[in-house]
Amino acid sequence: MFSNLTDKLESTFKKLRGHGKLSEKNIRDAMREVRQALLEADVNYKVAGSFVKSVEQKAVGAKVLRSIDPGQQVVKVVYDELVQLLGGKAAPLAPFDKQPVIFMICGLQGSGKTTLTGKIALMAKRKKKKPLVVAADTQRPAAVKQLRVLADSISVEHFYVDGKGPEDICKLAVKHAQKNFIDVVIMDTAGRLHIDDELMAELEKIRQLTTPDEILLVADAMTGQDAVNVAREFHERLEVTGVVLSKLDGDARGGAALSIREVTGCPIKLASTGEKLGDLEPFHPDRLASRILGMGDIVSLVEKAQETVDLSEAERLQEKLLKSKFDFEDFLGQVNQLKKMGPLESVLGMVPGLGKQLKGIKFDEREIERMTAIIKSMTVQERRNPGMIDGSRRRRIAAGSGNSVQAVNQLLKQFFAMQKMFGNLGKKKLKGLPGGIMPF
Ligand SMILES: Nc1nc2c(ncn2[C@@H]2O[C@H](COP(=O)(O)OP(=O)(O)O)[C@@H](O)[C@H]2O)c(=O)[nH]1
Ligand SMILES: [Mg+2]
Repeated sequence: MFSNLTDKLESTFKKLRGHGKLSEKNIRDAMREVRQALLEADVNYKVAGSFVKSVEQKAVGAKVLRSIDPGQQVVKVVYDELVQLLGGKAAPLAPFDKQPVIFMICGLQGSGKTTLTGKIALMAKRKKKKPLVVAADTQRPAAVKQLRVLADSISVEHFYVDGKGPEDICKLAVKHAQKNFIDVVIMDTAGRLHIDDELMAELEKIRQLTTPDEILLVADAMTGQDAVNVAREFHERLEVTGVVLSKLDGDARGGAALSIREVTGCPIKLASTGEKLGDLEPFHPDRLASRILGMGDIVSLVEKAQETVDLSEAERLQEKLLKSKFDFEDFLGQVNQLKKMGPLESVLGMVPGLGKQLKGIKFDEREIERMTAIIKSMTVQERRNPGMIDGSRRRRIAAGSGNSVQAVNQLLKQFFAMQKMFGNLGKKKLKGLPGGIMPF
């Protein structure tokens, strides 16, 4: 995510760091580069301009603390401004504290509305609430079906009345919810390729009939400034209560994320980071800012790890990892943990310092499956002492797992390299790395 922008900012700040003293000119030059980087990331030009101006003022005016590298102080000013630009504090969703809480999901066609509807339903379910998804996109029969399939996949009730229009369906859905002790109603509305009046009128009507607690606009982060303009228009007509940035897992340049709050004044509440229904996160301005600056996002990593990893087990693994005692038995456990956490790249990209090293490496899930097969063909003894796996053992393992000897060699080579890398890191700095994260 936003890797180009991150690279540009990193190289700009590198030039600033290590200076004993910074002149105003140093700062101005750096800010020119920052502005350029923002524009290249498709940030709204007004937003980029005022951002840089504000940073410049603060950086030039800042008392230079003797104990800190002035370049790092500028980085901190940029970080703080980024956090502000993204909305300052996290904006929470309406709590699920009445029966029913009503969510209206809107946005252009293809932005990710139906997917988000399913994601919020799953979120509600995980909080032990009873959700109801409502098919209010009746224009395309396929849309109704798509939502039904999603709902079925997570065993959530789906509401649709054949032959009725979206306004009636939503009204009936709320009635149904009131009668049936539903906690959260999520209405998946129709989209268009472009904003048009008819659609807006329909959405206004639904809003009026159901008085939603949240009107969430889904903005496709991949579409840059278009997403920002769309958000502004929806907000003007509907008074959207929150923006959801979707497809943040793709190679969005960052323009939408960085401009949308400032341009619309509407808080970003959620980040959608994949096609799977579990890929939804609360939006945290500070975390995204630190990720954009390439500082890594240790906070979400820890949280994510905590959700899925048994902590005492994680600590034990971290210990082993850093002492180079990590073995193939642990590896198998790790693969299973990682599968629960989501795509490897997204998890590993959050580890400070690792994001860079992993750049360009693609984690192929099939490759992982293959490694797993090879490890499963090892004896327990071999898994615990990979050093003992000699030539004849390699041949046996290869045959047993249906792989070539080269594949086995390759895995062992990677394994030892990794062990070494972590051994070194363990001696140095990665003490804070949450255990249970396997950098393969
Ligand atoms: N990679 C990625 N794909 C997404 C995300 N959200 C939705 N999609 C995909 O985008 C496409 C359109 O999503 P859909 O929910 O049908 O959009 P709608 O037309 O607004 O209802 C589908 O293929 C989804 O799987 C996301 O956060 N990341
Ligand atoms: Mg849809």
